[in-house]
Amino acid sequence: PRTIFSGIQPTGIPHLGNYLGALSNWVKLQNENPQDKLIFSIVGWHALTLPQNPTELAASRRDMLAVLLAVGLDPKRCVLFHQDSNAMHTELAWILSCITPTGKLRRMTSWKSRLAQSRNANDESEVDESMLNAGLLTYPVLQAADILLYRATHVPVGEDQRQHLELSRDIADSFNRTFRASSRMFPLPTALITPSKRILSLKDPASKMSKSASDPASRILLTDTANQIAAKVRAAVTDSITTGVTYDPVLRPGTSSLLSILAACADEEVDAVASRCTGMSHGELKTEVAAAVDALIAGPRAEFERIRGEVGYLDQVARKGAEAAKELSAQTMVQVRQRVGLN
Ligand code: AQP
Repeated sequence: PRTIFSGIQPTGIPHLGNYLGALSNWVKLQNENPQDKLIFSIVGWHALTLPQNPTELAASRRDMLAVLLAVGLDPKRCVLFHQDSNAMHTELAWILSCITPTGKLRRMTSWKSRLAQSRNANDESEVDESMLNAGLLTYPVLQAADILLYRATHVPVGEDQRQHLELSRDIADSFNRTFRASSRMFPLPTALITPSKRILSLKDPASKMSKSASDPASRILLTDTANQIAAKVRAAVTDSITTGVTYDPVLRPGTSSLLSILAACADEEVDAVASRCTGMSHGELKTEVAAAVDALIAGPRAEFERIRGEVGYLDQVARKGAEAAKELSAQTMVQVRQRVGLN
């Protein structure tokens, strides 16, 4: 049987991309594979790699648990927990960081793009990493610890996380070789890549929809009302290259992104959706997209509003999740400490 681990940062209410690219897939795994062990975490320590407003972070942390329940994850079937309520994540991350060469971390594209951003900001030709916090460099090791602590065999992630998962495999292998014993400590985790459900920003189809992008109109939140969805979709970037609607991500990125959203919401192939929409104006396409998005999120949205108020229930789910997570990871840590000589 597989042990599946995945995480989401409490950096705000999830958007359509998080839902289609990650959360709906977690629910599918839960409903389709009764024999798998499922562990889903709200990874608060990862959120700290970027500056957060503490009051907002505390609210997002609570809301994210309500969202996971609202989209259909069942705490009786999965371990749902806050990473920051199990300190063994940081203990293992420290041990793993001591067998991880910094060169490997500097090769991560996530780090390289941070470096590139800081260079642009200062308008200097020299790359200067001295002001970037150490967490931005080392968080892939914390990610490895998140996964290995539960000896997860499979990790559902988006394409953008493939490199970090490779690093987790490297680190697991490195630990297994360095601290040999009669049995292998960690299985090498395999990526379950979510099939191309990458949802793009409504304002800039060159980048993905993101919780932290500055323009709130660039993303549709799981809590948006039908009117808010319609307004955001109406204001989405399109083009006027030709009349009508065609799928051409290179020449018509905005229009194509709307078609992708429509296809993802309806769980159809984008080509089929595109040929159905050929005769439409952009206005008609947008009306259809807004309706499809609203139909998709209406259920989770209503559930979220209901569950968010059930503070006692949420606390109970968080407490039970933390207990289960700690019980599983304590078994791993007894062996890890023994192997490194710190038991
Ligand atoms: N636009 C997207 N399309 C499809 N999938 C997406 N994911 C994120 N954006 C899209 C997937 O959502 C999961 C959780 O993401 P995360 O919270 O760990 O942070 P992220 O990947 O950095 O996503 P965000 O929403 O852009 O958050 P911020 O702005 O806080 O960094 C992941 O599985 C991710 O692939």
